[in-house]
Amino acid sequence: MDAPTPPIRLRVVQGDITKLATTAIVNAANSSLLGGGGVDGAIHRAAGPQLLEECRKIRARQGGCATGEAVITIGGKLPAAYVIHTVGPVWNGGHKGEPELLANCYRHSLQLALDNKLASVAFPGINTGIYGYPKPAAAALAVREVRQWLATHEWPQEVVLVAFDAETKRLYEQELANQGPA
Ligand code: AR6
Repeated sequence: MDAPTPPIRLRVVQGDITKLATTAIVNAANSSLLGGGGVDGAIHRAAGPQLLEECRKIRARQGGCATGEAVITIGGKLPAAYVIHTVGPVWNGGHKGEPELLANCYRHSLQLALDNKLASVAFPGINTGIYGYPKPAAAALAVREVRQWLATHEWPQEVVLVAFDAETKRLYEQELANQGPA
């Protein structure tokens, strides 16, 4: 008899991450943690003032969040219970350590999910908007990091890569086909 097929733990969806009811959603924040444009602005608007209040407390305690690091707060009015805020590097040509720093965003966010035993986590395309990381390279890195993590950790049980546009969805699907499912 064939061995049972393991469940798929990495999914791709297209849409607005603020609408997802995963245990946590990840925010592409900046080191001030005080909000901004893009997905950061959308998450703060949807979550309400409680989110900013929690971010201010973290800022008072540890002075914000360094590039490549991640912090966790409650989700306020979001369907997700938690928000993991991570800060990607500003793209500066690719030779200033950007890939390693972006990989750290995924690893540290996933580490928080493990520490807090969060069942499911949704990631936006961290860095691929205002911070300018090329979308194909960011998609390859995101799929690689999440696959590696899931192969060696039980938590989170499920990861969702959220594409805001059709091009990003196609890039993620292509990477999943190339690198294999997780
Ligand atoms: N749901 C899912 N994805 C989204 C949404 C949404 N509602 N809105 C935008 N995206 P960006 P960055 C996608 O610019 O490049 C902020 O000002 C978007 O299409 O939000 O990491 C922060 O405060 C893109 O693919 O984040 C920082 O200062 C991806 O989310 C800076 O921007 C990330 O785009 C961070 O820049």
